[in-house]
Amino acid sequence: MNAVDQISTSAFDGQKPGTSGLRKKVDVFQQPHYLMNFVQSIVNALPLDQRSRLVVGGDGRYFNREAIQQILQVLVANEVKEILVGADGLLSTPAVSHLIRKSGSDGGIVLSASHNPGGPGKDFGIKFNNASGSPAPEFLTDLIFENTKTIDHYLRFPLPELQLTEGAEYQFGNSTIKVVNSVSDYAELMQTLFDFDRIRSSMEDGKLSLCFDGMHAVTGPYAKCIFSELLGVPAGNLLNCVAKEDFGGGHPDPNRVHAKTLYEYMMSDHATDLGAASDGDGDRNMILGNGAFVSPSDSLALIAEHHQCIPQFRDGLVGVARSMPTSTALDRVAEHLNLPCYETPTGWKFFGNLLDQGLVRLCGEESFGTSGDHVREKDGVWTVLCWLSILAETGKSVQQLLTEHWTRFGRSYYCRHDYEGLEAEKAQAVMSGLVEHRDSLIGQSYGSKPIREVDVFSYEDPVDGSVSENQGVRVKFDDGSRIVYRLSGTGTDSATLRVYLEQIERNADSLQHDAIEFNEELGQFAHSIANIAGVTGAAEPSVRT
Ligand code: VG1
Ligand code: CO
Repeated sequence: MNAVDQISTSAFDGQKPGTSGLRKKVDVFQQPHYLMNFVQSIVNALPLDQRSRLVVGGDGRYFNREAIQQILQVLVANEVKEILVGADGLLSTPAVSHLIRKSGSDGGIVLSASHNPGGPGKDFGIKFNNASGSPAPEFLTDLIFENTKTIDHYLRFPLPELQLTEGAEYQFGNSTIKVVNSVSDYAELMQTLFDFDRIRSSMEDGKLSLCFDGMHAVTGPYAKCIFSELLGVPAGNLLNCVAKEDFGGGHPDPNRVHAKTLYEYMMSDHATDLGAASDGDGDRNMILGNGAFVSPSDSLALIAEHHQCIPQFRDGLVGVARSMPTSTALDRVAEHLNLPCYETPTGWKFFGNLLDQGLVRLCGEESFGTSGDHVREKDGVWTVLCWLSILAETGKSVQQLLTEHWTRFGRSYYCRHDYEGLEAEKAQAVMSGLVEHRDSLIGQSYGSKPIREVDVFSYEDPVDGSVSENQGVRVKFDDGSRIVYRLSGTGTDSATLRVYLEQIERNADSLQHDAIEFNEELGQFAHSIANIAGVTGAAEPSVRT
């Protein structure tokens, strides 16, 4: 019987989880003790009776393999009774969430830096999800962080290198490690939420077609099983569905910039009815139609509008939620459906309590994330299935659905300007400058639109009463248009300032413009009133999505 090693260590600075866990350059994680310190801090933060069963899986990026072996050593040493691991250490983020729920686990560890690039010199990340499958709420991430600051030892069980092949089962100390199929539980869940026969027969009849881009990330195997094997999508319509450690050298970020090939194909004459892509860990999605781009905020609003096409939601939505910077398109649909619409800070963890309490059944973020109450993470493949269901049921094209939606509810022209690579203090200074000059901003106008209010968003969770302050600055105009400023919490080196732009258009003759172009001038106004050039030196945004 192997003895557990107690390893002396000292605290690392900066192990503070951000919007979605701890993200750093991979060489930071590769330092001796760095990952193990963090994992032991997670374990320390969990009450003793919540360490019985944990799920572990990751998006397969560079260092995923080594990281899983290290994590298993710490979890076995801490006598976690049962540990479920995805085959080859792979599980998409929504699949981890589902597996935690299905297996009645106390939580799980997700290895991912999501849409950030992977490979040597690139990014890595780790986060903890609780027993409901939700990213740890702030009180827990704060507790984990406190532990990282004082840690002086961790426990390690000297495991041999374990082969993580499906079905393998290992017994060490007081722990059992079970290696499970990464895809099958998730695929089974999807079949309970959607009418696969209906979608499949629309495809067989030639009324519905899909092209999906896996971006060389974790969704590949899920797409092959669900889209190809179960729904009959031809293999040739699944692009980049072989998962690679470096995502083929790209940014696994499903937007028009990084999924350019798919985007261009969908804008061409021979496009399929639906085009979609998902990110590094499978929780984000981009939705395209033949000649149409669906902004994530519109996607969320349209799923709400057409929720009756989705078997999961046939009993009604109860309530919906969006992150604060996400456009208000959802609010207008919610009002029409007579549903409450909650506004939360950025980051999926803030939806957890609302979903757990059954207050909402559909949530979304402007950053290409949507999901329902079937898991506690955003879910890329699920969103594609929602759209396939809507197209199959209505028989309408994506463009037609968009136009009808805008005509009925007005259109939120929405886009985001990111200023990347800023010095942290300067990015912070832009934010504090806005608050300081709040009063002088209120006198100014954008064209004929006067600024009505400038405030700092703070959120009180309606379930547990916890308060999250300083969640972004909102500049609101008289007609409901907005500019929102906030700093990214997922970067791994320099700071990124995000500027979210929304203009609401109700004029039926003015609904078909390009959203990025439509917001260019408002973006310049946002740039000028925040004195971004003066404070940071950035003359214009680095990315517009
Ligand atoms: C970004 C997005 C946010 C999303 C988060 C995690 O955070 O804006 O909406 O929840 O990424 O997404 P930030 O702090 O950089 O703006 V992913 O796909 O990590 O899981
Ligand atoms: Co992601």
